Amino acid sequence: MKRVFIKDLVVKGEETVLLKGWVHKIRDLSHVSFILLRDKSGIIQLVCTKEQIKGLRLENSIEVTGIVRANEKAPKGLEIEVSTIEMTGKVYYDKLPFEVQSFKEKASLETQLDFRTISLRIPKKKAIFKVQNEIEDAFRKFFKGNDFEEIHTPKITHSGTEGGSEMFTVNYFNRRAFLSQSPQFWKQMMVGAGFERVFEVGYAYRAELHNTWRHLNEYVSLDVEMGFIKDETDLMDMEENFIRYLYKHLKETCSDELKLFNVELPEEISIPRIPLAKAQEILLTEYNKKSPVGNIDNEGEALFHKYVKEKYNSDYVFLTEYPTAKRPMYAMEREEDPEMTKSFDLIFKGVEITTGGQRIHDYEMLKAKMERLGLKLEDFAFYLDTFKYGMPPHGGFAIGLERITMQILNLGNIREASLFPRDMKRLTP
Ligand code: AMO
Repeated sequence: MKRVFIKDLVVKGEETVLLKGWVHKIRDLSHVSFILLRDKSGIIQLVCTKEQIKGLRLENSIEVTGIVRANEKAPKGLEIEVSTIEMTGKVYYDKLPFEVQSFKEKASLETQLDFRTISLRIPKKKAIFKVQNEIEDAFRKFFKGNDFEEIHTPKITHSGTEGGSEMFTVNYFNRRAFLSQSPQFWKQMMVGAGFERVFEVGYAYRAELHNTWRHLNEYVSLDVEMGFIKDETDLMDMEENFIRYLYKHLKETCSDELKLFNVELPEEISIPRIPLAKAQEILLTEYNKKSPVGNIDNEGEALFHKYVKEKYNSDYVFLTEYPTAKRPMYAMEREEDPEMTKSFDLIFKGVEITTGGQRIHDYEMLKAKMERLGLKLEDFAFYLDTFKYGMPPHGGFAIGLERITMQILNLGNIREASLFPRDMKRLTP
């Protein structure tokens, strides 16, 4: 008999079905017993005899045969009149580390992460990754639909891309190598290699000493790079259209999951674009909030979200025109003011989820910039050489997958949006 997923169950007369899953809940009444059976697709009520549930415990895995019956009192209006139950996976615990069926957030996040195979069984925790999966799917579909190709770039590298020293070292056959901070150089090189438009879904590694609710040391970066652009506004247009597409996709594919998190996605999206200096000025005049030079801190981002929500009714805002001194060497400077770049951040509900911008594409200009910053040209020759062979104007951006998931679902901690998070303290599971 072929196994049926719970989501596909329908009443079919006296036909017997085969279900497989885990014991989610046991209710043993005087005359009858009920089990809630959970599989990857949902939960269904099993109507059993006392004999059939003997020896079963929560989270045993079982195989069940029975007949689907309509019962308007049962969850989703269906239940199974059980013929046989076979235990296929024993349990070996005195007490579950926390309840799966009636999880009340009493276990700390650290305990949930320690017992990840149990916490991911909690339907609401699992729902996070259904939404994350659909974000990835929407990302691939949208960019493929706009003539981008998916690429994979090396995660073991010999130099950093983003400046700074936040890199993990790797012993690479007795040479020092690093885990990649970003596909930055390689995605640009792929534009130069004639692919013009590329995207990547891949891990990025940051050895930054930030053990905060919004930093991971290993995160999934949704990277985009696009050739023959007019300027950075082409990139912001592309990202804004992606967000519109994403919301439509999530409404179609994740309505149950969004409901679990009480999230209602807006119908319309229009993202204001505000120069960083202007945003800093607004923070000062509206909230008496001072900002660090060339940036906005966490508190400023949250306050600015409040301002943008009230003034533009938007959860998103592009901050534009970041200073050259605060951006990596590849950022294109503005013609009218070389102290400023053609780069931007996208802030979503007060958290940065994207950095992007137009890049320098002229060989001499890039070489001069690297020399000015004191970078050793020979270390970057593999990248710089690309620019000798007709590199078109180009740019791109990267979205942090866990960050956008966290912000869509209002999770409060980025670790909730990572299956097996890596932070300063956590190297297992
Ligand atoms: P940046 O370093 O700003 O830019 O990273 C882009 C986006 O990646 C996410 N992100 C992180 N998420 C979780 N934990 C971290 N430690 C972390 N660091 C970054 C954020 C951030 O906005 N090469 C450029 C992108 C480009 O210009 O194309 C870059 O990597 O969501």
